[in-house]
Amino acid sequence: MVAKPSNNLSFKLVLLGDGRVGKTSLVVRYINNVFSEKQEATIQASYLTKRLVIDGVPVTLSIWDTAGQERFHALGPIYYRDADAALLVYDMTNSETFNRVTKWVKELQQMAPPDIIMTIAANKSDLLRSKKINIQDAESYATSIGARLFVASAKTGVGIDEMFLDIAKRLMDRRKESAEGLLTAPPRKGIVIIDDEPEKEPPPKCCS
Ligand SMILES: Nc1nc2c(ncn2[C@@H]2O[C@H](COP(=O)(O)OP(=O)(O)O)[C@@H](O)[C@H]2O)c(=O)[nH]1
Ligand SMILES: [Mg+2]
Repeated sequence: MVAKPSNNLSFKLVLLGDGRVGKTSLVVRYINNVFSEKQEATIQASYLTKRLVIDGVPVTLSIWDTAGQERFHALGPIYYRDADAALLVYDMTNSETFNRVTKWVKELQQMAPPDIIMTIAANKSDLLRSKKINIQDAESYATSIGARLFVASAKTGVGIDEMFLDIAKRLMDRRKESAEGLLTAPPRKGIVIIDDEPEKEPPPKCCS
C-alpha cells in the first residue's frame, strides 16, 4: 500500500554560508522576485514562508535566512538542529566562501539531523563569463556528500526556482518514503508492549 502524503506538508529549510555571498538575496528573489544591489546585512536571522503546490499537494517551506558573519556562527545550531534541509551558499567569485561551505557541511554532518537534505548554491554566476565557470570540483564535492549543486544568480534569477523546487520535491519524496517505511516495516522484535495497568475490577455495586 502506498502512503498518501498528509494534506499539508511543512518543512524547515535553513540557509548557511559566509557573509555577503547572497543568502538573503536568493530568498528575496525567490519569494518576492526582486533584487537589490544594496541588500542589507542580516542581523542574526530572519524567516520567510513559501507555499507551493507540488503534484497537487500543498507544501509549506519555512525558510530561515541566517547571518553568515563569523560572529554569528555559534548560533548556527539553533537554526539547523531541527531543520529538514540546508541550503549552503557560496559566491562563485570567491573561493574562500566555498571553503566555508565545506566547514558548514562538516558541522552539519556531526550536529544536524542525520537525514538532513543538503543543497549547494553557487551564487553570483552573473559575474562570471560562461567560459570561466568551472564547477566540476564543486559538483564532485557535492556528489561526495550526497548534496545537489545549483548554479544561481540572485541578480538575474537564474537557477533559483529550480533549486528551491528541487529541495521541496526531495523533501516530499523523503517524507513519502518514511511514511511508507512506517507502514511496511516489520514489527520490531524483542519488544513486548505491556499496558501500563491491568484493568481494575469494577467497584462492587452496593446499597441498592
Ligand atoms: N552580482 C551579484 N550580486 C549579488 C548576487 N547576490 C547577492 N549579490 C550582492 O551581494 C551583496 C550581499 O548580498 P546578501 O544577500 O546581503 O548576502 P548575505 O550576507 O549572504 O545575505 C549585496 O550587495 C547583493 O546585492 C548575485 O547573484 N549577483
Ligand atoms: Mg543576509
